[in-house]
Amino acid sequence: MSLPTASVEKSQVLDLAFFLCGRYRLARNRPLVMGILNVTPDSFSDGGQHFSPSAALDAAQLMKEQGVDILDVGAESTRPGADPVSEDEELRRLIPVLEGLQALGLPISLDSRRPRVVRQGLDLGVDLINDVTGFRDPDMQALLQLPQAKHCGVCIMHMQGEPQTMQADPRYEHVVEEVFGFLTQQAKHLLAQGVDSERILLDPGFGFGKTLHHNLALLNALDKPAMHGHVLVGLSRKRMIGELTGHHGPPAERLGGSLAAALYAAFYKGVAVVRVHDVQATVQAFTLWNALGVRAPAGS
Ligand code: HH2
Repeated sequence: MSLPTASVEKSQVLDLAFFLCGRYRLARNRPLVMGILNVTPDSFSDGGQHFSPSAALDAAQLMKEQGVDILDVGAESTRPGADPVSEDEELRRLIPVLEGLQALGLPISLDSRRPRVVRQGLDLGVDLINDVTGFRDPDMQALLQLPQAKHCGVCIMHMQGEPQTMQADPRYEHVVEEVFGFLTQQAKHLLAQGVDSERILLDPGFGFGKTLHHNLALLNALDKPAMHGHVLVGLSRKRMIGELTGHHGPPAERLGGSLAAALYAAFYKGVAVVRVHDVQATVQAFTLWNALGVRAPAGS
């Protein structure tokens, strides 16, 4: 892979020791835990649990006490088959929660693919934009030029197709090359627009237009590519864990598999951030491995 820009060369010298996101500078001396806060009635594993603003803020406070590093707030389910929600509805769900979260003293990530929603989120002080469409929309890219986005983190995720139909028949010639190629290309666009690689998270998008075979190929390749940013993975409670374990019960019963997947990604593959539903259990598992002297590779 060629070295395209000065920013990439600079990031390689810096070795990405910090993830910069908004008001925060997070050291990469241990894997970071991103806690999921779904303000939705229909998310695949926790829909409805935090749908009222007060329930969402209580859950955020609890995750803080459990040692979460970043909170990822979303108001639209992107599970396979999910119906899109309108921008107005997404904002109605989000605004009181984002307002309430400002006082928490934690980096706040906004999981949205809509520029108008993200714009409002930036005005309310979000520190990280998590775009499951990978900043393909030029309006989404343009937001990064706003003064309020000057320091925010960005998560570029890969998805094939749209949530409603993405699992119908996902196909790739070479899944690893195609997915990492897309992430690299999008990161280069953002680098060229002045976003530092220390602010970029790259996410293969497990389960987003991918079969079990595709997901496993990507998981195994996480430490391979010279990526232009940190790597984030979202494996928590996902269908692939049910498929691999043969446990076809409710997603919330996939804790054991989710912990194993998080430990593997963080300690074998060196990913920077794991996005999880079960914060307390994940923090505890990471802390134990650290205490036992297991060290993550200097990683992606
Ligand atoms: N997965 C989901 C949603 N957002 N963002 C990133 N960057 N990576 C992911 O893997 C990812 C994501 C789906 O999980 P969840 O939010 O729990 O479910 P739902 O979309 O049904 O709300």
